[in-house]
Amino acid sequence: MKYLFRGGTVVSGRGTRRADVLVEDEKILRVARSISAPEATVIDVEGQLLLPGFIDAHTHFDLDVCSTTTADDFFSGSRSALRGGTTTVVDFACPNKGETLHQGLELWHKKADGNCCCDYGFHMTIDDWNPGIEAEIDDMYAAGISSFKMYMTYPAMMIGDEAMYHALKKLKEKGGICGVHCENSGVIDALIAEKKAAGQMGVGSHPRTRPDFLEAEAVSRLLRIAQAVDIPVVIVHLTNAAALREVEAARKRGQRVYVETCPQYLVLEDSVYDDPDYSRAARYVCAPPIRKERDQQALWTALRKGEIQTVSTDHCSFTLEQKDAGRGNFTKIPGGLPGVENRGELLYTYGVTTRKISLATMCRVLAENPAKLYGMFPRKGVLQDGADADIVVYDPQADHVLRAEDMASLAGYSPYEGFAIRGGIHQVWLRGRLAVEDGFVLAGPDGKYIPRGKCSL
Ligand code: DUC
Ligand code: ZN
Ligand code: ZN
Repeated sequence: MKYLFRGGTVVSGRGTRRADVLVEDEKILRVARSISAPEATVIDVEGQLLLPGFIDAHTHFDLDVCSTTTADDFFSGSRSALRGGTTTVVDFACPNKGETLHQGLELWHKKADGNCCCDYGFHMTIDDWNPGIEAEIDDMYAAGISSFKMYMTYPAMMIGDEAMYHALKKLKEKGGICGVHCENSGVIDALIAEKKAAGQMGVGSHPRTRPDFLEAEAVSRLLRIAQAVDIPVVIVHLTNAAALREVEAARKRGQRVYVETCPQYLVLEDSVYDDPDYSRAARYVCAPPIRKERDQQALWTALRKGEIQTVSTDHCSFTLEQKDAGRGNFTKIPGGLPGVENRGELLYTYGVTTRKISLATMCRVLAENPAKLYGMFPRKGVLQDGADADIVVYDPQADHVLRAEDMASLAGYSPYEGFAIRGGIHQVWLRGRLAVEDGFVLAGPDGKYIPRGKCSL
């Protein structure tokens, strides 16, 4: 089957150009100013933007956490992803406590295989360090897992500084890359104990017990550990200006540091936690928490300057009923926001149309950079000959308003309810097949597992 996308504006990490795109079966055959292919079915994309399918390298689908399970599994989560133009997710595989990485990988394949409507890969979580885990790391590479995740907080998953040092040393030997959740665990626990003692257990205590400087402290410590190992690392979901300053200092010392942020930190601010209505405030509980307006501005500036390389969502969805678990005790609110469906439209609206970032930057942070960082480039992340035909057709005229009732996520609410969107996603193509048209998901659960190689960013 051949398709000719005719008359659109093709966006890459370098800029935009008017070009036709010829697709055969799952692949892009050619991208050129004008293509003649009488045998191909013509898709008229005059006036539309063509972007490479977005990659969300930070999702939590079907995750057992906070004594419950996320609302979205791989089926609903991937339908939600596709509606938002995301054709590939990299989800965090997380072995059960005491189980091996192999068991964790098997478990995640069981959750995703035959159940995922977009393409997918996994990062592997390392929550401990011993000779057994060290030996398993080699097998992970052989299984197409070239990226890992460590947590500096959360008792169930966190890893100490010494173990982190040893793990990073091993990843350096393999040429691997690791994303790290940076928050200072001990002081956060102490602040929570103080709030308990003071009887201040409402949602408003959540951001106050996880302040920006305790994220910055963990970023600084991670970067010093990475300096000792001499390895590049990824700071996942970085939220604030103080943490960015730690990154800048490490880069000045000559370290390679990659930074990811998320739409919730770019377009929401921490007054959301002050709503006196429990349910309206609890829906925004995530870690790290939503920050201040000045942090948003710092993040947009860093995106524009190329100091932040990727925007992912940290999609970790719970229903409002699940969020209810923390009435009277904010520490019991399952942490996480749905958002895999909204990232591209939010970035276009609040970044590109306000001239905070260019279309090329949007393309880099949503597609090209995550593909390079996580070893999928140039199969994914770019519209060029030989790449997978993952294509987002963005209609700059299709203004609309975000409503949870229209979304495929099973969270049942959206942190972006009522947000006005400029333009909108008209079509999403996954490996040469129409996967979404005007919000209708046409794809079934036949997403492919994407084995990944080394970082090329
Ligand atoms: N933060 C959340 O809020 N949820 C999932 C994991 C995380 O780091
Ligand atoms: Zn995290
Ligand atoms: Zn996360």
